[in-house]
Amino acid sequence: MRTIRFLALSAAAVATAAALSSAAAPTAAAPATPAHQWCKGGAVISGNVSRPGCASAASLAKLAQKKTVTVTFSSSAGNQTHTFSGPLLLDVITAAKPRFPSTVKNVQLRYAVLATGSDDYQATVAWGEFDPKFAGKQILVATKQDGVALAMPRLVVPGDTAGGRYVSDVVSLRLGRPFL
Ligand SMILES: Nc1nc2c(c(=O)[nH]1)N[C@H]1C(S)=C(S)[C@@H](COP(=O)(O)O)O[C@H]1N2
Ligand SMILES: [Mo]
Repeated sequence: MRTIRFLALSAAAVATAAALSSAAAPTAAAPATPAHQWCKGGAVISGNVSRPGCASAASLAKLAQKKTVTVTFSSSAGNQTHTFSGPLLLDVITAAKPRFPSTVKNVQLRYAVLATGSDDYQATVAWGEFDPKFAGKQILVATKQDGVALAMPRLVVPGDTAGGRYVSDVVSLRLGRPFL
């Protein structure tokens, strides 16, 4: 029922994804080929997954769509209220088949997803925040904001007071283990 088609990645795409997400310092040089030029309208899924690739706007649209969520967050422009819709981050990541070592108790709780915007703005959400067995937040990879299709997806983190994790123009979602 859950169908998402991941396009094969070119070597350049893989290199770009690695450059985007492995940035040790926030000041890392921008990748030669901006990810959004080769994953149009979608985000690159990478990290601890068996099926990394481009979750295009079309493939995001094929995932089960969470009903709209209406949220309010504070920003430098004051409080903002928006209605977002799109698939759950859980479904987007699950479609890419997370790989967790099996022998460790609740191993998924060691993992997080790093969302990167086209401007290299980054924020993480921990696995336990969007796993229904734990906090179960309806974290979205939104494809629509206030009824208007977004050119690039936006991370939506209901419950956040400030807008900092509402990462716009998401070019990369990387599943990883922050502390090794
Ligand atoms: N890509 C990207 N997303 C971002 C930011 C950013 O600088 N770059 N700023 C964040 C912050 S701090 C806030 S408060 C909100 C502001 O939302 P707005 O840009 O829709 O006003 O976006 C968030 N998402
Ligand atoms: Mo902000």
